[in-house]
Amino acid sequence: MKSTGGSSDAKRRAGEAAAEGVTDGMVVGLGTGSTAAHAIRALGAAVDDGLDIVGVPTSFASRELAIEQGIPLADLDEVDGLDIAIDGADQIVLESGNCIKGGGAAHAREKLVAAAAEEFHVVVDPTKVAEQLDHTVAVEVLPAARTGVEAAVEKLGGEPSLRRAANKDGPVVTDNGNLVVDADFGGVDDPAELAASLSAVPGVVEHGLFVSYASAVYVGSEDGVSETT
Ligand code: ABF
Repeated sequence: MKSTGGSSDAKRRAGEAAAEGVTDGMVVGLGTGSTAAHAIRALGAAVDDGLDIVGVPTSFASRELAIEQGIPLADLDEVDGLDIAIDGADQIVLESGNCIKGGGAAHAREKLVAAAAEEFHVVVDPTKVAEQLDHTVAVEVLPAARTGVEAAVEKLGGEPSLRRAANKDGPVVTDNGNLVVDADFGGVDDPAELAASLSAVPGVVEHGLFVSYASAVYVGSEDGVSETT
């Protein structure tokens, strides 16, 4: 999976520490991105050693990795809730656990899985930790709604830009067949208010502001992991 920067050792420590909290019988949300991938690999190794879990992937990429790792899988609509979901973030405020996700364009399914989980554990390296959220907010939109959503983002004080595929002329298309508008709001003073405003825009499938979802945050570093609950 594509890495978004930060040391891979720090990401690995965070992912592995979160995976250690998974026990027999759990239904586990499998996040997207390079940090969550470390958790999936650690869970795969534990399954090899006899851990009995069912994974619910959040993206095509996490599903592929989980299959490669031999983790038994189910779709979200096949399980009666999840015990835990482990996923990365683009930026997080430790005090509140509020975070911005969607750098991997998988945030719609990531949010569905997080919302269905009793616990949502976020795994990051120190470059993701901030005092205030100011990362661009990924907004997944129905293709026909793109211009309307861009106008609505501007009304909310943001600067929208269509996410384009790296080295290609076309746009990024999500696993759900939609487009992504990245919205730059600068510092977000009230994440809950912005989250509600974005959700209310017609044509918005899901946005990457995760407000009050995280129950634990694992920050890996060069020499260890800190856990905030
Ligand atoms: C997913 O992957 C996203 O929601 C987030 O955008 C990204 C983080 O990637 P990485 O762990 O590679 O930095 O979790």
